[in-house]
Amino acid sequence: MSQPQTVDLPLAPPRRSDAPVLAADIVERLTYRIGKDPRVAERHDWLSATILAIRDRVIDHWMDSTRSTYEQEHKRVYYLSLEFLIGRLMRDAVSNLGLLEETRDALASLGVDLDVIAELEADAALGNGGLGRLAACFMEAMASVDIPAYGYGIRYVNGLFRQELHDGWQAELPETWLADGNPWEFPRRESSYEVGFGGTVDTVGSETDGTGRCVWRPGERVIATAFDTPIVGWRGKRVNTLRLWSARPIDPILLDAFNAGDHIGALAESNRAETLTRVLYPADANPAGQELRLRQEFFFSSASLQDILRRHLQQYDSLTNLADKVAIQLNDTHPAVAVAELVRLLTDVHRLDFAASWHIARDCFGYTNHTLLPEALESWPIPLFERLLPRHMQIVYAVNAIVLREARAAHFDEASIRSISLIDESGERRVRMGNLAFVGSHSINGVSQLHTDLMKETVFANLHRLYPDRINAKTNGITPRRWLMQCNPDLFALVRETIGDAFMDDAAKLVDLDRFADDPAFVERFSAIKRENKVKLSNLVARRLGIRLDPDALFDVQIKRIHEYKRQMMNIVEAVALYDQIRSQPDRDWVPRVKLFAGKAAPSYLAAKGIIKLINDVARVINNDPAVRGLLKIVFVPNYNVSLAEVMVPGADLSEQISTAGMEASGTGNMKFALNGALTIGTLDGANVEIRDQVGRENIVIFGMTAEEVGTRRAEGYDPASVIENSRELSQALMAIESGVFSPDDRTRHADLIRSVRERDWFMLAADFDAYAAAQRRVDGIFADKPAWHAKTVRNTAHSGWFSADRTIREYASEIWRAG
Ligand code: GPQ
Repeated sequence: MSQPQTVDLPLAPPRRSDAPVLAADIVERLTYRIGKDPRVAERHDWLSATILAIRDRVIDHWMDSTRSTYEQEHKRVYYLSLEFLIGRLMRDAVSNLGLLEETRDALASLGVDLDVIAELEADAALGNGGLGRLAACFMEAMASVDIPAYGYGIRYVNGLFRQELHDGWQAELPETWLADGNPWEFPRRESSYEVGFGGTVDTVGSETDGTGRCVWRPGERVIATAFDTPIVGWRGKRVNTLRLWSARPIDPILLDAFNAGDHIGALAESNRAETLTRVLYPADANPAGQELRLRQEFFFSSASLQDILRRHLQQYDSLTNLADKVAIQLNDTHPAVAVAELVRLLTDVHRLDFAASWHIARDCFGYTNHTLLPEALESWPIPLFERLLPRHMQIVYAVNAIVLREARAAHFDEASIRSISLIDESGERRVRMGNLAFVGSHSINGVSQLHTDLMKETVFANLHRLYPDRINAKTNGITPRRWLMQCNPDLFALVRETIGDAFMDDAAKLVDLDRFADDPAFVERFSAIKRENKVKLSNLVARRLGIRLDPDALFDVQIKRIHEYKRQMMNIVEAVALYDQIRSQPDRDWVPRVKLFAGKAAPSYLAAKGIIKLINDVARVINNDPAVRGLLKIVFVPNYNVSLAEVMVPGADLSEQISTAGMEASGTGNMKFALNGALTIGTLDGANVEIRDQVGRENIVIFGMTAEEVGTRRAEGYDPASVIENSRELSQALMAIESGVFSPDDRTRHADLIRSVRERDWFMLAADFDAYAAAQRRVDGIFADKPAWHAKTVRNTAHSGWFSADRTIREYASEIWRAG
């Protein structure tokens, strides 16, 4: 083992963090780091100064964590993800360090309100949806359960677009989270690597005497430079690193060209490099399919692996023990090319033989699959892959030969072999990234039990047959710090007062709340907090949209990406049906309801954008119809992001988790709602199944077809027209929409959307509609019986501790990574 470069130098003493010391530090940062006189400082300057002061407290723990991993030779976990949907970090860091009150007091002594400046922090949206948010929750949880871990991703200059509604249509605007600087990050110019593209592959040395090897000579090269963000675990126990790569050119400007008058050409290379890490693809569960995307994938995979190997070699001088000290988790197939890149680095650069490299790679990698939707599985046309990554193409073929040989030895038939192959030969030849990730990993996990079972039966059936020990389930989790303690401080305080502090370190202990579910005094306080959170949400809606909500109405919330399989459409059609009923039976004792929606649609996903417009069209008519007397309101809150979720989740009574069974791999929003005391209305899909098992079937409202029934129904030949004909409610609602009741300015606007339901209905809205509407009326019934409702909401909170990301991470650590 080589020695660390710096030994026995004393560490700076940890800083004191009582309010006066913190206040002095904040003023010092403001003055000397930001260069502002406190008397003229603006709120944003106070925010930056506060973050810098907090960041300094983080650094002590950060260095301790790094040193102890090194000294104790712990295995390191590397989480490779093209997305980290982190949101704001200040409250998270302050709260995990246990400095919330001190910071509040320090700022108050300076005449600054913590809550006001916290709102100004940019919401880092380097992700699309659940997959990216999971990566962020995992980063926090890995630090909390003391796993030495690094997250690797891309430092996009523009994260997920900002959504505005223009006349009810989604408009996309660039998001500029770095505009005011990012005080959290540390640029690391010294951690820079070259990443190549294109070019040729040469063989050097002699094939016969064993010195022969391949050398890739890229035609194009860029530099990847690291930016580090510290991620603080609960109680500041450990601080891990989120390392995001930014691309820059080797030559920022070609001076010869510039001097010769070619000003644009002189900067072409620079622009090309910087384009690489400019924007996040807004594609969620459907592949972007463009060359730039493959370049992004390879760029961050290669830089990360070079960094991992450098760190390992610096400590151990040898790569033969790599898999003992390194676990690399692939977050979906986006970094799957890392499998080929690691083999290349080990063989071509570090001169291991191919078989050894291949085994080491497989022992290092684990792959998490996040969807079964066939159209979502990534694959790249061979000509593109070969042109951009010629050496990796050879490696893919070499690996494929091994895999196909194993399949033949196991007597697989030709059809099975075709499905296992890394090359899809069914049309234009393509590299299948899912198969590459699978064969290059010792563990392949699904994100809920149901999703894992279906993986074995569907997409990976033949690979599972060939490698039966690899697929395993790791049900997703969420960090209870952000999703309870921070977003719902009043509920957090009540729980603490009621059952003590143990749940703060072990969320499963929330179960101690169960016995208070029928205690009227407790329930009254629990429900008062929910009401207060609903008031806060109402205030946000009033501020942003000028719509007034009644906080005593049932707040029914569906927030997530807009996708046909998630069936926001079924929800809004049900609203239309309910509207119809309220008008035709005005004297029934309707439960007042507010249906809240939020979510972004991929800019190229026209059906999803049509659904957003439909929701807004329906909202305008219903909200303005005096006959409804406020019994039903529809609200679409624009620009859904992590910060908005932190207000909407605590303010919800009902959580809509209504995907077509078999299509939502897990869901994680469902867990956040349950934890914050909302009831779920949902199908038996993804983690909803496990939520039912945890909270008990009497505390959740389940409806509709099971995944198996969906499959059977499809196989039998599903005919939506006859289903619609047999449902009066659904027929009328669909007719109202297609006849232009909600779009008087353009009566045929929603005709295509409705026609797709009538003619194909791939997501089986019609088949589940009556069951859904009936389930909604069951919800009304329970909501009207306040003691029954409240007892159920308490039990949802009490039994959601299992969905802590700490539990999930412990499972990954012991069963996949063998770390920690
Ligand atoms: N998910 Cl493939 C995404 O958010 N984006 C994606 O590209 C893919 C999956 C989601 C998935 O739809 C949810 O069911 C999961 O809960 C989430 O990943 C995290 O596993």
